[in-house]
Amino acid sequence: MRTQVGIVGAGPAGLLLSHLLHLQGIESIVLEDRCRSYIESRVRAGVLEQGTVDILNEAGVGERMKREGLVHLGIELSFKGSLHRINLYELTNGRAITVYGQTEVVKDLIKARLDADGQILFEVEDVNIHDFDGATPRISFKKDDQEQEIICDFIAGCDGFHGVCRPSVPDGVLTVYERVYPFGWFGILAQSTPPSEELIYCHHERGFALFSMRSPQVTRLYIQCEPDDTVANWPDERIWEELETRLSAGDELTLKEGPVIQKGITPMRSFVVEPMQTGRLFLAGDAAHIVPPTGAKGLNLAAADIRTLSRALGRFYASGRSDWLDQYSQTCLRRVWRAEHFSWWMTSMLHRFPDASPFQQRLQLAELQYVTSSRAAATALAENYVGLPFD
Ligand code: FAS
Ligand code: PHB
Repeated sequence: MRTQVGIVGAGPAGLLLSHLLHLQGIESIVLEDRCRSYIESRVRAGVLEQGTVDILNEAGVGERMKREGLVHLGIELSFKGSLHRINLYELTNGRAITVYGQTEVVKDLIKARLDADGQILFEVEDVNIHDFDGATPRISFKKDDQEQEIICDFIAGCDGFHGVCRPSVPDGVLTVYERVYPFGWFGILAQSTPPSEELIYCHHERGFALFSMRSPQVTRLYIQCEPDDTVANWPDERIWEELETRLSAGDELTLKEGPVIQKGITPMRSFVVEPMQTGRLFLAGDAAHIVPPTGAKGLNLAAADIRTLSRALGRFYASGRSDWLDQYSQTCLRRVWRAEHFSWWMTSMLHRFPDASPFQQRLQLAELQYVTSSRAAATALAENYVGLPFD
C-alpha cells in the first residue's frame, strides 16, 4: 500500500487528523488494533474546550455535537460543605465549554471518514514502524493473518500512551518528564439525573469527587481512590454512600441514584516527551503527553496537536515548505506545558494526598478560598479551563 500519511491509532487524534487531511486533499490510512464497536464504546473524556468545538465544526463533524452537546457557562467548586460557582462565560468574555462524550466525538469522526470513503483498518495486529529517519517511512502490520505494509511520506503516531510509535524511537532521542500521583479515579456512568446542571469539583477530607454528566439522564461520576484499587471494591451502595458524603453541599443539592452502567479506574499521571517529532514521525495526543483528567485537558490537547500537524502537512503538500513541520514540536509543547501546569495545579488543589501534613491541607483550603473569592484568581482558572486561544 502507498499513501501520503500513515496514521497509527483511531482515537480522536488519529481520526481527526485523517479527516482534516482529507479536507485538504491529502491521503491517509488509519491503522487501529481494536474493533470499531470497542473504540466507539470506550468511555473517556467528556469536556470540550471552545477551541476543540471550533475545530470539530470546521472539520464538518459538529452537527450532532451542536444538537446533543451541553454548553456550560460555569463550573462549581465545592469545599467545606458549600458550593462556589466559577462563571467561565463572564470571566473569559464569552467563552464556554461543551459537555459531549469522547465516544460521541469518535463515532462522528468514524462516520465522517467512512462516508468520505476514508481508509480505517480496524483489528490490525503487530503494527511496527520503520525508516522514519528517511524520506519513505514504512508501517508493517498484519490484517486477517496477512503480512502487509504501508509506504508513506510521514507517520503520525496517534496510538495513545500504550502504543508502539513512541517506544519505536531510538534511545536517547526523547526526553521524558513524568509525575505519577498517589491515587486514581474510580469512574462510573449511571442512568440518573445529574445533581446539578453544571460540573461540580469537590474537595473533601475523604478525597476528591467530580460530578459530571453525559446528558440530562446520564451522569458521569468520579471518586478519588487508591492507585491500586479495583472495581470489585466498589459495589453500587458504597459508590452512592461515598458520593453523598463527598458532595456534602448541605441541602443545596440532592444526589439521585440510578443503575450504574459502566465502572472503571483511571491512573493519574502527568507525562510529556520532548521532542514530539523525530525525522518523519510525528507524535500527537496521548502518545506524546498525558495529563491527570482534573483539568479536562486530555482530549483537547490531542485536538490542538492535530490542528497544528494538519496545517503543517497542508502547507508542505501545497507549497513544499516544511517550516511549520519543523516547528511542530515546539508549537505544540507551548500549549502542552500550559495544560500540564493547569492540570497539576487543579489536581494538587482538589485531591487528598496521603502524606499531606495538616499545614499542606490548610494551604489547599487557602488556595480554594482565594480562587473562589478573587476575580483575578478565578479568571486564571476560567481561561485555562475553557482553553486558551490557539497561537
Ligand atoms: P487514544 O488513546 O484515545 O487513542 C489511541 C488509539 O490507538 C486507540 O484507539 C488504541 O486502541 C490505538 N492503538 C494503540 N496501540 C496501537 C497499536 N499498536 N496499533 C494500532 N492501534 C493502536 N480525559 C478527560 O479529559 N477526561 C476523562 O475522564 C478522561 N478519562 C480517561 C480515561 C482513560 C482510561 C484514559 C486512558 C484517558 C482518559 N482521558 C480523559 C484522556 C483521554 O481523553 C485522552 O486524552 C484521549 O483519548 C487522547 O486521544 P488520542 O491521543 O487519540 O489517544
Ligand atoms: C468527564 O465528564 O468525563 C470529565 C469532566 C471533567 C473532568 C474530567 C472528566 O475534569
